Amino acid sequence: MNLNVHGTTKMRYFAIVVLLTAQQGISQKTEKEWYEYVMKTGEPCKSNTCGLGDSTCECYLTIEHALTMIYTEQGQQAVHLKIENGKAVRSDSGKEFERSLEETFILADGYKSRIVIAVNGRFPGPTITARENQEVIVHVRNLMHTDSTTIHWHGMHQKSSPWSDGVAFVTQCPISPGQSYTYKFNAKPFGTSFYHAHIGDQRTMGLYGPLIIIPTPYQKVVLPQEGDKVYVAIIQDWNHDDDADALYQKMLLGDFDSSGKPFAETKDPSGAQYSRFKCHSGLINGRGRFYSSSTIHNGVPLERFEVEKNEDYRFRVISAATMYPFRVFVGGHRPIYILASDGFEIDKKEVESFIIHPGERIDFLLNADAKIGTYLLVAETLEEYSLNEYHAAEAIIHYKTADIDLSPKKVTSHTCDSSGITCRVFNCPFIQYPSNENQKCITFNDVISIDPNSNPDEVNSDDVVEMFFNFAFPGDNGNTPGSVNGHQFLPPTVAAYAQPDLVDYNCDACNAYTICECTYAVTIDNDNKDKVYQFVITSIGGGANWSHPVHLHGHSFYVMKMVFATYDSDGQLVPNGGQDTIDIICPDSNKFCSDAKWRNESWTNGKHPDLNWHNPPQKDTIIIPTGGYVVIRFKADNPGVWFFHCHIDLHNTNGMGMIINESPNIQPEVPNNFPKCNSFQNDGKYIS
Ligand SMILES: [Cu+2]
Repeated sequence: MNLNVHGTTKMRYFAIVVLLTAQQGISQKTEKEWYEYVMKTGEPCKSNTCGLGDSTCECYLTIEHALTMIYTEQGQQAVHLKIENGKAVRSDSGKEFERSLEETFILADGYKSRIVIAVNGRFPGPTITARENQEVIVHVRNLMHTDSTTIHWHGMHQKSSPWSDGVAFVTQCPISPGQSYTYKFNAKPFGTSFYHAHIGDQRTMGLYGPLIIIPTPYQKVVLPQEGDKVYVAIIQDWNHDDDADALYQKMLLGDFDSSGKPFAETKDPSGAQYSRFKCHSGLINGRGRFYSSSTIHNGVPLERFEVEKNEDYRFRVISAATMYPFRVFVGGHRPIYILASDGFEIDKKEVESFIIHPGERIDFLLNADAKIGTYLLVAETLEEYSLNEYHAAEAIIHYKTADIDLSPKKVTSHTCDSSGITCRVFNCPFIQYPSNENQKCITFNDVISIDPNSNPDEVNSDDVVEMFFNFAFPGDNGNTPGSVNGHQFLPPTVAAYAQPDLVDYNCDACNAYTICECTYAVTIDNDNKDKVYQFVITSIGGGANWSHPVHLHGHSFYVMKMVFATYDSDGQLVPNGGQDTIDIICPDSNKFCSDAKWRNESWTNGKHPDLNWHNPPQKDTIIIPTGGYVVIRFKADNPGVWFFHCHIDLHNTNGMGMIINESPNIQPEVPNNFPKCNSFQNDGKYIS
């Protein structure tokens, strides 16, 4: 007996020593060792941080280039992969890999070995999960050889840390090759967010990953929020030939086939334009299948979500897309239920499918109530396909007890008959589908916020400052750059927030009748009086015909009203049916619409007669339908230099963005030794 007790004590002592040694091993790691450790484990954050009760969430991200369809093991020759029967196998021998290993492969759409940007060796980057109000610390190491980078924490308000917002030349200098940089910010608001590159078109190359903020336990929210009933699906449109710069050049100059014939610009179902940017396929969590015809795919192994019969699952869907909106539905499952958007909870809404635009996040609830089997979560791009084309991001939803089909057939959205079972499609960029399709669009006018952090009273004020911003491609023939109010954004050459005196904000050469390039900024709430702002965001006039997902940094705003252009009964845009001929007036005959006003003067200064005051939804990215407008409101309670831009990467790079300079008189000081940068200027003289 005695011995036994002694023995137990000894073992306890031994266990404590082992535990302490292991913990010391963890805490004594150098920064470099941490970077290597998280690369190996796949978990991006330090052990003993990010959990319930932890005050910080500390993570390490290594950014480097990688090739798809290649498997490398240390000390061994790289292996090229091919796709066979829904699996990635060795090209040379056809040998299969363990599933746990295969799951880590970077495959994209399996078309050929293409360059991507990997985060911690993964594509897309690993999920960072923090808890509401935690201090998030992210160390970023840039191991790309030629490209500099920055990372934006899309959805985070960055209150009191505006320099951590991650926008190159707005809130920081780019992180050069070989350099590292640490971001520090408060995890707020909770919900589904993501991180992505904010320089050039790097997001297109794969530099993005989910950022999930779990609400504190006292928040009244719809469950589940975490655990094995929650999945993340981050979506991207994919071009398997071109890198980001080639895509940009092709957007500007055209994309030609080998005989010199230009590819036609793509269009949406209402006739609005998309792009010369050619989409080949879609990816969910870095994987998708390339359809060589409208029905034949190459069988790339897809992301898998395991479900149990009759259980409810929250899917956090994030669009990291470059250009195209996606319509998301689940084969064999109707309805699904919208739960949240851009991190803000919505009163549950029953739909057949929803549309998600670049930069948006939509959470939906799936009740796994179908016959057990293999199903597909599908996100189809919204463009009108030419014959024998199909571009969709797909993932497998597999009932645990069923045999799995690794290479399931394509499924299309549910048929909607005219017997009254119409299909509700949430968040269309147009007012309706052709009437014979029996599909009904519902919009952000039709949903209600139930988010515990929402409080529309904070923007219900008589003292409202109203501003109009037109996101479009206006201009004279041959000069129609992306712009806001006719200003093509010229990025500063310094970190604007940290070096305000070195930014040339002069836009005097611009007026309602010219298109010009300058660092367009608007100052709001100079002295931080928590003033209420109403932005009327339009896409009207001669530069319209595209819908733009517009993203405001530093805030979530209330969506007070979305108004569309005029459509005929086939759902087609009516020529000259834009809101510049209805609710809004543009003073210039060129139809640049850079100085728009309400046609009815009594609507000015926030007096639009038809705003939604019944718990309007809160968002940070909203689609501005072509020819239409969206009215948003927010309280200016966050001093900072906030980028406000179209979230289509190629439009943004082309100049469709601007700076909202909020409360410059009381912006917090940047930390000591904050990195600064500038062009080398020597008045054209040689260095002597
Ligand atoms: Cu755009």
